[in-house]
Amino acid sequence: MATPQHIPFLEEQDDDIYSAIRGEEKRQEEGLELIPSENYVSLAVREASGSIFTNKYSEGYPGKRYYGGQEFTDSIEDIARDRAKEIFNCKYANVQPHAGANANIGAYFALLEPGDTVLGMDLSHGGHLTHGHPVTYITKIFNFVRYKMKDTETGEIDYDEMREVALREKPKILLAGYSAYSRELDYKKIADIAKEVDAISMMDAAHIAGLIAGGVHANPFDYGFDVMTTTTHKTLRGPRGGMILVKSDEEIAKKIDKSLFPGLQGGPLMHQIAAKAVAFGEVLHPSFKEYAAQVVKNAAAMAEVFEREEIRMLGGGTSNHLILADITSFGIDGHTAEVALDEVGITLNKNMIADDPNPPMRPSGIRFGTPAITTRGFTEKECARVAELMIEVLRSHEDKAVKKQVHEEINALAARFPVPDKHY
Ligand code: DSN
Repeated sequence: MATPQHIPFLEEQDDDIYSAIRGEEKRQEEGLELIPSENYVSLAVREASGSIFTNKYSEGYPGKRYYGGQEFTDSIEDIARDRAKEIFNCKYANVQPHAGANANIGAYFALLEPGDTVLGMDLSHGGHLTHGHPVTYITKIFNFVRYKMKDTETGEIDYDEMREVALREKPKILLAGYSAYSRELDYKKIADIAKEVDAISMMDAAHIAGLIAGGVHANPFDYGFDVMTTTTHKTLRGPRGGMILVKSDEEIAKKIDKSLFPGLQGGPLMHQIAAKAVAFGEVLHPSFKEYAAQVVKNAAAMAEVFEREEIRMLGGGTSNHLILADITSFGIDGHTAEVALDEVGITLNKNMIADDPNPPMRPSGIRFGTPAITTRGFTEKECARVAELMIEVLRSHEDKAVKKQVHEEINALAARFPVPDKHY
């Protein structure tokens, strides 16, 4: 079991929050986390995140702050930026975005004028809210147009359509990246289309940043991309937060810094920046490469079981850390599946599938992945077994005896693979 957090002052002062933390520790330890955007940070990352830097205001950037007392904040922000640049092989990094959404919105405000167009992946084909979902405020300011998969059974993107739309709509940003797509992209094709229409190529790598960092997925910067945004808490296994990277263009980097502060955010969360620096240090350790490779192997092992059982997966399987399965063949929707699996200690999320006829709260799919269970030490064998157990529950979601038996096996599996304190 992971070392319980040392929180004697909370225990004495605030029973409600103390109990919730203890409850969450138990939930995370005893269940299996399959939400593909979640992970377990090391205790070193948590120590930095819970550190005294939470007391400090540091508007501005290292060497150019609006408040005094920045000797140590400058040092941690410089370390975080340098490590990020080394990991992703680029010239500029801004580690201040409070979240992935802020990173994307900060990049839009830096690179676009109101009314400008962004060409990005259709939401139900795997894109993200911040890629221009009509419920977001950014759609009141910028114009978002879409490309899709050509074939939902292979996941192949329709690059011809992407080029046609790009030539017609003249986007200022050609946006790649996704939060529910299981295949790799052809970065060269995308960067070439962007160049042809004089757009900035931008990759939202929030989900796969760790796979890029670990060398199991290509780095978009190696294929001509200009900008990359990411979260730091998914496959990258750091604290919650965001980051914007710029390959080499100083003007773009300057605009992005100004856009984040003072344009969009106030004081940076220096405790999170300290934790980002620690996490990036872990990513630079050779063991991270093994972790990233195992994440992908584990997801493939789960997909193999789904394929064997003839359960439809969008994209026909996976090349990354996640699987999006259409579970309507079980006669249930994604919500029912999510609840049934939660009851046996497996946490994942319901998800829309491409051109889903069902509504978002009752979609046709479930999305799950392997970043967190791989951190616990799961290999292909355990992952395949988890996939089998999931299918058993989906087939018998109303059978209490089956669910009880599966729950016991899940708890036993979790106990064999405790959440680690350290990552190397
Ligand atoms: N909420 C994140 C995810 O689960 O993919 C994206 O914002």
